[in-house]
Amino acid sequence: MSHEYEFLTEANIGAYITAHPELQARLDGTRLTEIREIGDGNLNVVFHVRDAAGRSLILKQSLPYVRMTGEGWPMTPDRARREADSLVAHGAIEQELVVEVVRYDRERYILALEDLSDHRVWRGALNDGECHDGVAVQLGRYVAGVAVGTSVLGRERGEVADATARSQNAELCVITEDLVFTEPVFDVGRNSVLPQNASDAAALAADGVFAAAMSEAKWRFMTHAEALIHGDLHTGSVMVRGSGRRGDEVESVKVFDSEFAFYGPVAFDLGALIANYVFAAARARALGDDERAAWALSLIDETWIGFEEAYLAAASTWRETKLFDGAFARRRVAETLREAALFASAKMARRIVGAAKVADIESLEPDVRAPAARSVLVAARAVAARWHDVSSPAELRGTIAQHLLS
Ligand code: SR1
Ligand code: MG
Repeated sequence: MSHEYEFLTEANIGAYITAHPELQARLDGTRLTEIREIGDGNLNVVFHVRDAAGRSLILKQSLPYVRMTGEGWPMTPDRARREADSLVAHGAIEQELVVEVVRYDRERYILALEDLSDHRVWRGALNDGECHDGVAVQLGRYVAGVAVGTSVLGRERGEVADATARSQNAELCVITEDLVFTEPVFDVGRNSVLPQNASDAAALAADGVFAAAMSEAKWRFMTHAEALIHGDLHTGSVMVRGSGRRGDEVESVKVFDSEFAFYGPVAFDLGALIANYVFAAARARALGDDERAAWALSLIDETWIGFEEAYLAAASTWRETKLFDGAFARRRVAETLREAALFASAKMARRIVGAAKVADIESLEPDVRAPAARSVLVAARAVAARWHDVSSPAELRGTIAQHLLS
C-alpha cells in the first residue's frame, strides 16, 4: 500500500529534526546517539531520540491505520492533530499535569513531545506493584480542570462553540462507540476470551440489564458535548515519576495520548480511570495480594475526591453565576458520579471481552487470568444494574469489591 506521507524511520529521523528549527533547538539532529522505537500502544509509532549532549525528545507519528492490527484497519492519521490540540488546550489549564507539545507537523502527522523518560507509564508501574501516592487525586483534579476550563462553565459561549466544531473526532468516537459500548454485547467477530471465560462473555451478552445500560452509556457519549475530554484516560495514558513506594508521594504526573479527545461527557474520563483501578485490583487479587487489591479500589475514592473538590471550588468562578449556582454544581457532581459508574461498567467489560485488552489482566497466567477476568465481568454487570442509584464513591467501590474481592 502506498501512503501520501513519509513515515519516520531510524534512517530519516535525524534529517527530520535538523529540517525543523523548533526541534533542532531542543536537540541536535546531526549528532543523535540513540533512536529507539518505544510505541507500545494500539495505534501509533513512537520514537525516543537522544543527542550527544544528552538532550532528548519524543516523536510520535500517526499511521493511516491501526498499528495493533495493521493496514487492514484504516484510521485517519489526522487523529494526531486532535491529540496535539487537546494537549495544548489541557496544558493551558493544567500545565503541570499534561505533557508539553513542542511541535506538531500537519503534513506528516508527527507530534514532538517533551521527553518523559524519567517517568514511567502508570499501568506498568501498577503492574509491577508500585503505588505513587497521590496520582489518583491529581487525575481527578485534571478532569475537573478540563471540565470547567474547556466548557461553558469557564469560557465564552462562542469560544466553546468554535472549539467544539474544531474538535469533532467522529472517526475515533465511532471506535469507542463500537468497541466500548456495542461490541461487548454484540460481538462482530473482534471479541476474544480464554475458553474458561466463554460462558462469562456469553452471560454478559445475554444480560438485558447490562445491554440497557450500554445503550444509555452510548447515547450519553454520543450526545453530551460537555467539555473537551481526554477520551481514553486509562492508566496507560498517564506517566508518573517517583519512588513508587507506598507512602511516597508521586513527584510528577503527566497525562498524554489524547487522540480520542472530543467534546463529550466529563464522566467518561472518570469512568475510564475507575475501570482501570478495577483491573489493577483484579490483578492484585489474582496474585494473592488482597491488601493491594483493596488499595487499588481505594483509588476510586481518591480520584473522586480530587474531582469533586476541584469542581466545586471552581464553581465560585463560573461565568454564569445566576442559574449555575452552588446547588447546580452539586447536582452536576451527583450526576457525574452516576455517569462515571455507568461508563466504568462499559470500560470494565470491554477490556475483558473486546478487541483491545489490558496488560494488567493479559499478562496473568491463564489459571489466574480466567477467574480475574470473570470477577471483572461480574462486577461490571453489578455496576450496570445500579449505576443510576450510586450516591457516593464508597458505594460504588463497595459494589465492585463485593464481586471482585469476595
Ligand atoms: C483500535 S484502537 C483500540 C483501543 O486503543 C485505544 O487505547 C482506545 O482505547 C481504543 O478503544
Ligand atoms: Mg492510547
